[in-house]
Amino acid sequence: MDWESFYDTHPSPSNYESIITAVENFVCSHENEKMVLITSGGTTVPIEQNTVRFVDNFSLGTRGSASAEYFLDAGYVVIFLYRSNSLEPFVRHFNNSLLDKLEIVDDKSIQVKQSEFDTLYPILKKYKDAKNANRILTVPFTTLIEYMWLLRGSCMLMDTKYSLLYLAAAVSDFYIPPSEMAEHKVQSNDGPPMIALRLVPKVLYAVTHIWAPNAYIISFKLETDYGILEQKSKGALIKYKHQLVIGNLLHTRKRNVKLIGQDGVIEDILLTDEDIKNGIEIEDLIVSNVKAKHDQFFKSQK
Ligand code: PAZ
Repeated sequence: MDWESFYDTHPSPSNYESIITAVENFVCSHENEKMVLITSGGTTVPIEQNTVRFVDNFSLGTRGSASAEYFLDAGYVVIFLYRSNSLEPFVRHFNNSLLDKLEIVDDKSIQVKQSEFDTLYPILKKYKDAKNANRILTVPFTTLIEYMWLLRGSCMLMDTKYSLLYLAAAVSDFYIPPSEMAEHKVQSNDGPPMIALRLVPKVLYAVTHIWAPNAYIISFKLETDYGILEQKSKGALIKYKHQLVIGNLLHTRKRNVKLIGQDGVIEDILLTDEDIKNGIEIEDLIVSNVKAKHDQFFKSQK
C-alpha cells in the first residue's frame, strides 16, 4: 500500500483536529524562530480493535527527550511528538526517583531535601523557563496510526527553512490494518492466532518532497548488524534526498552514532568511558553538530 492509500483508508484519531489546532497555534506564535519537531519513542501495533495486546519495540525515548533539552538550550522552539509514557524532557531525570528527593515537614508541608537542591534546581529552572515562555509543546501518540497522522499534520505546518525535523522515533515497519483485526480479545482456546502483518508505507518521501520540502530533515536509522548500517543510511539519503541520516546500532546507541550527509562524508560521534563517567550525553554532541549544519543550510536558503 502506498502512503496516500494508507491515509485514505485509515481514519484520523478522534482527537486529531484539536491536537493539530494546538500545533498550528504553537507554530504561528513562533513565526521566524528556529523550530524543531522531535519524534521520540516507539509506536505500538494493536492486534485487537478493543486492544488488550499490541506489538511494541525497545525504544525508551532517551534520544528524543535528551535532544529536546539540548535543542532548547541551543535556542530552538521544540515540538515533542512522543510515545505516551516514554521518557519526556526534564522529567526523564527523575523517573522513579522523585519521591526519594522530597521530605515531609512537620506533617504540614512537603519540600525538596536540601541535599537534592543542586541536582533539582537547574533542571526545574530550565523546565519552568521553557514552559512559561511557551517554548515547548508536547504531543503524545501511542499507536502507529496516531503517529502517522500526527507526523503528517505537524510536518505540513513546518514547511519552512526555520524548521528542523529530527525523526528519532522507532516506527514500526509492520502493522495490522484495523479492518483485519479481531474485534475482541483474541482467545487462546481458539488455538494459536494466525496474524498477517502488512508493510507500513514509507512516508519519508512524502515528508521530504510534499509535506515539508523546505525544512532541514534528519532521519535516524537503527540496525543491529554493523555491516549494513552505512549502506542502509546512504540508501535512505539517495532515495529520499533529505539532508542527514543519523545511524546507530541497538547496543551502542548511547555512545556512538554516525552522521551521514548528502556529500557522502561520515562523521562519527563517539563517547569514551570517561565521557560517560562525567555525565556527558551523546545527544549534547549530536545537537550541537546538527545545529551547525542547520545554520549553514539556513544561510544558504533564500
Ligand atoms: O529511544 P531510544 O533512545 O531508546 O533509542 C533511540 C533510537 C535508536 C530509537 C533512535 O536513535 C533511532 O535510531 N530511531 C530510528 C529507528 C529506526 O530505524 O526506525
